[in-house]
Amino acid sequence: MGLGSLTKFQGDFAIHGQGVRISNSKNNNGQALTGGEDAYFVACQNWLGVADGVGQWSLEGINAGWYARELLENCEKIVSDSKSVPMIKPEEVLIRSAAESQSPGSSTVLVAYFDGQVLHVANIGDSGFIVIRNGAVFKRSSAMVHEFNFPLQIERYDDPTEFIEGYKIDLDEGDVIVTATNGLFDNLYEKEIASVVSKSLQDSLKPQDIAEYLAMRAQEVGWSACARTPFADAAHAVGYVGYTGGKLDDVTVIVSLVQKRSSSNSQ
Ligand SMILES: [Mn+2]
Repeated sequence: MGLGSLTKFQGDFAIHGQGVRISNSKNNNGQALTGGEDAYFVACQNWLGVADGVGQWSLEGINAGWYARELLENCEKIVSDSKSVPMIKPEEVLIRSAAESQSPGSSTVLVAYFDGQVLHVANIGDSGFIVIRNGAVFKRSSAMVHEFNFPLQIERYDDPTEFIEGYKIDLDEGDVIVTATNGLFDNLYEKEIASVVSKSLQDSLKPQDIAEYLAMRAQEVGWSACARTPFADAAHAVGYVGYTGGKLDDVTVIVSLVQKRSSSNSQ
């Protein structure tokens, strides 16, 4: 795979991510398990990102979503403004964006770029992605947490370099990438996500519809006091044996389908 050409796409495939965000962060009255405030972006067809602003800042009168939103707005600006010399490294975009972000706060963040063949991901914290191939989970990111319910995050003026976990995943036609904040992964098991996605594709649903369905389903489980969930499993594993149900939190989901490039979606 040579780097001699400056074309934006190196491979044969394109993705068109479609996202949705459901906000729940204002519904809880400051209870301990209140989550953060999410943000997301999809840009230039092949860039996407999610971020989750940390909730505790709201106690100091600082909106938990400000930093997360600015971080992603800057990412979007950086990739959109760099058309002549395309950016191809999400970690570089994230480092530049963090250096330019002025809002107080802290956030988890994931930035991803698809070059037409390989998905490049830079991740900090407990947002993540799942790649679904032939109806099963093919690859997934791992959550980066200090301890239960306390994800790694970056704060204003941090240099994210040493916190970033990078992924490079070779993709194929028909693969589906589900990128989301913890609001999805804490409430739905990855097998359930994979089966929803493959059933939806069989029913010819669009990525936008699938993203909306997954987010609504995660929210429903988030309200539940008795459902079995990944979040409850994790709570049990560290000794909170009485915890049952989901985790009410913001939910952000981006669904991207890997398709053959057609002349209509080349640039
Ligand atoms: Mn969250």
